[in-house]
Amino acid sequence: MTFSHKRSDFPEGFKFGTATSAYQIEGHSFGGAGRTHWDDFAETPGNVVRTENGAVACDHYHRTDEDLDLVKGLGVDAYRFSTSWARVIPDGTGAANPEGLDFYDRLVDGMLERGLEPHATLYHWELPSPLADRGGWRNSDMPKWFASYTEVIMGRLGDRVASVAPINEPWCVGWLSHFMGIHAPGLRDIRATARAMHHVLLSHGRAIDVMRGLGMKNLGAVCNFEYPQPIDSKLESVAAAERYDGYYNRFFIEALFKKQYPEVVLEGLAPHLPLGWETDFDQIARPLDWVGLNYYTRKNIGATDAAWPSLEELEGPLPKTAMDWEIYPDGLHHFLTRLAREYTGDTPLFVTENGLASYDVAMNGAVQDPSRLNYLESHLDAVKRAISEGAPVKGYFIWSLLDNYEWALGYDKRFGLVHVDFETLKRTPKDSYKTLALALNR
Ligand code: IFM
Repeated sequence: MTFSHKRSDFPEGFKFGTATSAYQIEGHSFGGAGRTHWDDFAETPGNVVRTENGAVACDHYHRTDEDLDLVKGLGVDAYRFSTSWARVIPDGTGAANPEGLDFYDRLVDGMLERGLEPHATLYHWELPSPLADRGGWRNSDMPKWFASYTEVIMGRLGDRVASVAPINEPWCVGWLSHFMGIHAPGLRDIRATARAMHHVLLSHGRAIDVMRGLGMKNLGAVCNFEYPQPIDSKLESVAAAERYDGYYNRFFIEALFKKQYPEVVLEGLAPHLPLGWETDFDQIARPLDWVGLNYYTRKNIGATDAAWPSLEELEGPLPKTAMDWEIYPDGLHHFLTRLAREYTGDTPLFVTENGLASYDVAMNGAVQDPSRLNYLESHLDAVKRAISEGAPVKGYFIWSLLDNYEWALGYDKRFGLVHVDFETLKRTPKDSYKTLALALNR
């Protein structure tokens, strides 16, 4: 397989990396981790394919060295990982789990020993169940609890991590989980959504304060973006796509950089936001050192007569990944240039997630996954184009190192550069891994 990019095509110092998250790979039944709302959600029939959960996942907890060797072998500079709140503080508040802290210590030291930069995320969705019992992200005490968790975990790792983002993909934590009901806690409730979205942002700001207080540098935010394509040129379709853009793409970044929520979103959410939300933006919009974009696809949007946001996602014409997501690299170029132009200015941008799920099969010790390489190649083209137009893009992380637990879709959707056999847990580097390793060394 060929791959046209090489490291030397990118600006000096451009970082290549790969990414994972705690619950998706670690094995949450090990090492004294507490129960999470994903365990509860998965145990409820109908929520997750085959009611699969992250109890074992890739068993990364016990195979840390093997997995870090794989990161190293790929030839990347950096590894983006997350720490699990429920592993660090099993009840969400109160006593820390020494085994959990030791595990993350070993993980970070393992990266440093291999010359890999550790890029941490504090929350990639495994909320401790006792906090879910208290309303989870709906509860206005969440920022306080999240700040305490930040203090504990970064009190331990903060001297050795290269960067930290508090919360991965706030849209998923807020909208996907509380409005669409697709992720834990599986609510479909507009009031819960508005509160969760606001409390996520406040928690982000409180965590940044805690880490600045610890003397830490290189703190950022990671948001996800999807290109909203109106299904046709009718005014109502264009307006529907703008509403989608508002709550998906603008809500969080606008709060972080402009201290406001978009009008098109307030039309629906304002009555449900917590009292006094208008005065919270100073706490939310703490200065950031970088911004991360997770980008995968576009959505084709049409208007409906249903209640706000009065829109629907429709099937589009482009080739699709195994997630049924259209492949649309121009969207990545759009967001990198748009963010720099409208929100973040000179603040360094990183593509913190990009990749695809494909139907990969391991045969005779090899896995052919040409679609992955094509996808990465076309998206790296988009990154290069954005850089040539002046966007300050400083790095690119591939999702994901390993096939892993794809949330409500269980273990079927394979995003890894490395194949995992979920019966034996054997790792097999895919052809994309091998080709990239060559390209990154050129
Ligand atoms: O697997 C997820 C990850 O947890 C967050 N970003 C998108 C990925 C693919 O769906």
